[in-house]
Amino acid sequence: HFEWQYLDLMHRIWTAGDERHDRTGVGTRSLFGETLRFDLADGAMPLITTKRVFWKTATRELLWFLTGETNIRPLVQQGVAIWTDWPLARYRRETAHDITKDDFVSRIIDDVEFARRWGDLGPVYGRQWVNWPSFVATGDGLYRKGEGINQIAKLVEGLRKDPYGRRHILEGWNVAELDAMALPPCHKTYQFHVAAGRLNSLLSQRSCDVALGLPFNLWSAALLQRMIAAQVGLKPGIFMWVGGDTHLYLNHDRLVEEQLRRQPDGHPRLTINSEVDDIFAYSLQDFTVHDYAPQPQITAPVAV
Ligand code: UFP
Repeated sequence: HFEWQYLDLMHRIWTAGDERHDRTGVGTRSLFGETLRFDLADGAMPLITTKRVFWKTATRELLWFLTGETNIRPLVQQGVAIWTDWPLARYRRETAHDITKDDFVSRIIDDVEFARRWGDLGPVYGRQWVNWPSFVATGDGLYRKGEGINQIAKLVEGLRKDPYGRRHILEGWNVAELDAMALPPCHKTYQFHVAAGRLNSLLSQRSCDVALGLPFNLWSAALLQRMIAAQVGLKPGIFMWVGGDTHLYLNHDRLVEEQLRRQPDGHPRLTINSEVDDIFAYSLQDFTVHDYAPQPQITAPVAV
């Protein structure tokens, strides 16, 4: 079963990972340079079955990236709270108001001006993926601001025109803008490759919370691969995941112990509405998951 790779990784980190202090102050066990490999043939998806993964939430996030938006407002309007902690922490820090998360979310939804002032995450994924800022040499040693670069549109076009190209890259790591981002990209580089009518992809993730982040990241990366494959008329191929600092937080002990007692079950598949002919035109209703009967959710605190 595809999922043993995930559970094995979890087990190895928990038993053999290097224990260290980390940025969040929680502490982790960590391994470096880990790989996972999934075959997406016949609609198969790396959707974890040993606990419920909220794939619709992850899908809403991916669709939000594709709009180029970096404000949390459209997410919280859909009930997606995964990015709320960062703007909330900034608001509390800069205003010294002791607002609750619920009140903060309500204000983001109800007050456009408030959302504009406090809801933005800086130039995170959406900005870099579809509107990477560019500067154009003017010939006299100076540069002027050029039009933003839509990496997603270029990727689709490039795969159509030159499938065997070796430059099919989607990059989130804009060195010049890292300091302005709420969180520098974790799933930072995607590369695509065509062989035998199938679209393969390789995701390089610099930092990975294996318990809470990775199930989401695997789903989203495979979904992006499926969407691109659909747009360029290829079958889905291999999805290869490479993790840099691949870790478990020490306060995820209850989750890890519970999940490692469970057995994977079932082979979830995804079908995508084939009538959508534009990578930017998908909506949640275009995705249907079959054969997903996960075991119960296991909650654990997110390290911010
Ligand atoms: N993290 C993920 N996946 C993501 C995401 C964050 O695993 O998609 F946005 C985790 C990794 C790490 C933390 O535990 O969030 C980011 O912290 P740092 O920037 O210090 O690596």
